[in-house]
Amino acid sequence: MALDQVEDIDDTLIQSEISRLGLESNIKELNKVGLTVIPPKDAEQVAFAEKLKEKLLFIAEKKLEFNLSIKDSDVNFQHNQYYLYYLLFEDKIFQEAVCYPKTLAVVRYLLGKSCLLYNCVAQVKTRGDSPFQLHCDNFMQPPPLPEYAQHANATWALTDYSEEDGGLCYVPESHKFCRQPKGNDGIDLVRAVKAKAGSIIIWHGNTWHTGLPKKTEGYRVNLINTFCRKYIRPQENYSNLITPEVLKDCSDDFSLLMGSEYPFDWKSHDEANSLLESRWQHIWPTSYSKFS
Ligand SMILES: O=C(O)CCC(=O)C(=O)O
Ligand SMILES: [Fe+2]
Repeated sequence: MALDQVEDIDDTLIQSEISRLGLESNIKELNKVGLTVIPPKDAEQVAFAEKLKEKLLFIAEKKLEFNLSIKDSDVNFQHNQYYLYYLLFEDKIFQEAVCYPKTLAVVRYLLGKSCLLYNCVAQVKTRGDSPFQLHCDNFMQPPPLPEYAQHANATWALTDYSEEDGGLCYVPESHKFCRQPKGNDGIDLVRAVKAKAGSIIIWHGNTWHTGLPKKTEGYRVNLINTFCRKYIRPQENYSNLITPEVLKDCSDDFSLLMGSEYPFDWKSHDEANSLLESRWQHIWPTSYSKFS
């Protein structure tokens, strides 16, 4: 892969992908309030979301050893929600989801083309209270956070999201606060996100958000893909499963998200020399994206 394809400076490529996919208004909204919703306007996105949901429910049922078609009031999850972790290799569809063109276009606008996949997890949520813990996704980072995004969360809402349905809420413009909320900070400013099943909700890593308690019957299901800048250590470690043989059959986009061009993390003297020589442009880019 040519180096100029992976540097953070290819603004034109990122910009042209955004116009090709008609995402300009999403970018405006993201810049203004720190979050945007990409609704399922085309049949392809609807079908993909349906397949994702079916797959997730199948995996959840296998792990839980019960049929999710039973009433949610009979289910007893801690805090009324069940997390599915480390989904990336459970099915090919999760690799397609992390490379979904609309997701990648917006995520790369926030993080540059060299960003990495941070996690691939899902939540199944039932009716009832859940802890209201407003936060931003830059975990473990001391303030002040930079104004540019270091994380971007792209969540597929696979059931309708609203206040009643226990969807997501966030504090508009909190991506400019550059810190985690403390105590009840921001609690009066939260706005519920309204999104139809099949939407992709994307937010800047600094944006304060949390899930709302679900008041309606039935499950809330999502797929969460968080991405991070290349110098951040991802939450899930994919390196054991990403061998050179596996990467050989993957798309360039997927390889990049797995850190195929990462210049550090050598395991020997010789490997250090070869990585430093071949990937020096990733360490010393001549400039950074204007979007950064
Ligand atoms: O329950 C939710 O919707 C919030 C999830 C969340 O905080 C996240 O995906 O980072
Ligand atoms: Fe979060």
